[in-house]
Amino acid sequence: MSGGVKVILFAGLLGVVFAAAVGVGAAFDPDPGNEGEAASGGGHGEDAGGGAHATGSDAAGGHGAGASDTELRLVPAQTRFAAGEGNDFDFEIVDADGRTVKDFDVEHERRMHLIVVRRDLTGFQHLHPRQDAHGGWSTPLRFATGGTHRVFADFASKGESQTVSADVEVAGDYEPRELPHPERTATTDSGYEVRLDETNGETRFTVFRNNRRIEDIDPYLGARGHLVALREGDLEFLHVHPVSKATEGSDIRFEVEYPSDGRYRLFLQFKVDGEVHTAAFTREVGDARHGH
Ligand SMILES: [Cu+2]
Repeated sequence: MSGGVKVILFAGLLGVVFAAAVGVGAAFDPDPGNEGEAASGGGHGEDAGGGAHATGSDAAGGHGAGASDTELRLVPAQTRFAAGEGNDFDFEIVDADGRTVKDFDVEHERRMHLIVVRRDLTGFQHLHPRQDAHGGWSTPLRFATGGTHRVFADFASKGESQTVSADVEVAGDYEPRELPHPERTATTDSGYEVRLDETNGETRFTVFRNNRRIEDIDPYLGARGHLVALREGDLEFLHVHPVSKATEGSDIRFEVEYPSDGRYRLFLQFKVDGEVHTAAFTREVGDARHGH
């Protein structure tokens, strides 16, 4: 790559952004201790098989798998928050008739994945709420800055993967940021360098520290890593499939379905030495540059 100075400057900037973003996530994501989920286990087998949740109703058994099944909504108990304060974020998933959805399948080793991001694609957090006896969900959540944030619930119910979202308003300081320019490498706040390559339709990430490749990446959520991809502007949540299995060496590979030209932000999370690290990349698809 040319322009060494520019790249270094950019990497420095990324470091700052990640420090802010990941610091919050690390403090509140119950993942590191792996303790958060047991409570919601209920009677369902929460083995690592992921998706092996046998309900026995594969086909549209009786209850029509019609429109109501796909028109789920995320309903937060509260949509106004203040930056810097720790809160409980409570929400329900409701169907078209307003009924609380209670049955969720295990997907990526969890029943519910909550992704939080500011509208300008900073402040990324990935949390695992607990379900209460009435079907509602709750997780500790703290917003580092003000601004409109979007909250995505990513889950599977009745065998169908879904992502639903809602916006919440956070009072406090807010300075909108431009999406960083696309770069091949990103640095986590914890000092890992991650390189992004794309070959044969696969998006592959390689992790380095002090210029040495990290070979022993821990399994995380049933794969080598977890990837969230969002489109700039409307925050369309992309469908991403891990290619490499949890037991398959050091590769972190995904198939990412880009639905259109545009600019996207990729948030890769991976686990090394028991800690989850986040690296973010900007990805331009097609002729998405400004001023063309
Ligand atoms: Cu998750």
